[in-house]
Amino acid sequence: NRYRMAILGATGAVGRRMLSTLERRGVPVEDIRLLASPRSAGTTISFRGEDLVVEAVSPESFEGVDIALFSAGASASAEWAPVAVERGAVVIDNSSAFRMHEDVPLVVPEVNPHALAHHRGIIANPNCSTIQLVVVLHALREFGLEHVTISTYQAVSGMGQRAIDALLEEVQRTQAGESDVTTVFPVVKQDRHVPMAFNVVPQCDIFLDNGYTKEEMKLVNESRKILELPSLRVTPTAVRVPVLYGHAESVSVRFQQPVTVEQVRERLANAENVVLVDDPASYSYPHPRLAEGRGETFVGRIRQDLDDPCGVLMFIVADNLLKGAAWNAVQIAEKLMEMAR
Ligand code: A2P
Ligand code: 11C
Repeated sequence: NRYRMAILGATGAVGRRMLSTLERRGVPVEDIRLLASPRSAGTTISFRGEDLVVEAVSPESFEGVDIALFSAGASASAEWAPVAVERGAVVIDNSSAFRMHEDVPLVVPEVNPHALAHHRGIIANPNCSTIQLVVVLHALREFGLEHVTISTYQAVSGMGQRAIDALLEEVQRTQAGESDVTTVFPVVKQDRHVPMAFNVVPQCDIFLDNGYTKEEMKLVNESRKILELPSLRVTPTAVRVPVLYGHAESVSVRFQQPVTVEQVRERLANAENVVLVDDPASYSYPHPRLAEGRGETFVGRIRQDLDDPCGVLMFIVADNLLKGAAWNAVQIAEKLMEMAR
C-alpha cells in the first residue's frame, strides 16, 4: 500500500525536515504535494532525486490526500486542518492549535501509540521540548512519577527558519563591532527586545497571566496529557540559548519510592529510541551538537539527588526539528499506516 501525502509549510524549517525524513525512513509515499503560502509558490524542493514544485495551499490541494503533515503555524492549522479533513485526509498537526482538544490525540509513538485508535481526522504532534521529556519519563514511570522540575536550553530553530537566519546575522554584526544587534528575539512575531547572540534569554514564547510563558505551560499540560497523569507535578522554566539545533533540558525527577542511579540507567539503556550517553569520566554526555540530525533522544549526567533517595537528576537532549517535530510526525504517520494494514 502506498500513500498520497501533503506537507503544509513545506518550505519551513520543520516542513523541509518532514520531507527529508519521509525519504530517509523510506515511507511508502505514492505522491506528495508540497504546500505553503503564495509567497513561496514555485519554489522547488528535491524529494527522492526529483524536483517538486511548491504550491500555494487551496482547498483543492487536499483532494485525494490520505495523510497531510502540517507545520505552518497554529493559525494556518486552524484554517486548513478542517478543510483537509473534510476532503478525507488525516492531518498530523505540528502546531499547538488542537493539542489540548479532548477528541484530538496528542501522540509520541514511544509513549502513547494507543491514543491513535480514536481520532476524528486530526492528530496532534506535541511541542518539541515536551516530546523529548516524556520519552524519558515514560521509560521511568514504573517507579512512580511524582514531581518533575525542568529547565530548558532551547535552540532558536524552535522559532523557525527566520530565527535561525536572525541569530546568524546577530553573530556576524556582533563580530563586526556593532553595539545594537537585536533582531526579533525571543518571540519572532513580537517587537525586538533583547539580543540573542552571545546571550541567554529566560523567555520562550509569550508570557501568560500566571507569570509563566506559553512554552512553560505546554511542558506542564502536554506532558500530563501524553503520560495520562493529570496530576503530575511539573515545575518548568524555559530558556532560549544561542544554539541553532537541539533543545537541552536539565531535569530533576522525584519518584514515589527510592530509586538508584543504576536502576534509572538500566531502564534508559533499554528504552525505545533513547540513547544513554553517560560516562562523564570520558566526557561522554548529551549535548545539542551530538543530537543534531538524529531522531533519538539522548540522556546522561544521571545523578542521585544529594538529599533525597527518591530524587534523580539528568540531562536530556534531542534535535528539536527532528524528534521534536518532523521525525515524531513521520513516526505517527508510519503508525497509522501500520494500523491500516
Ligand atoms: P512560506 O514559505 O510561503 O512563508 P518556519 O516555521 O520555518 O517559519 O516555516 C513556516 C512554514 O509555514 C513555511 O513553509 C511557510 O510558507 C508556511 N506558512 C506560514 N503561514 C502560512 C499560511 N498562512 N498558509 C500557508 N503556509 C504558511
Ligand atoms: C520553541 N517549542 O522552541 C517551541 C517551538 O508549540 O510547536 C514549537 C512551538 C510549538 O520555540
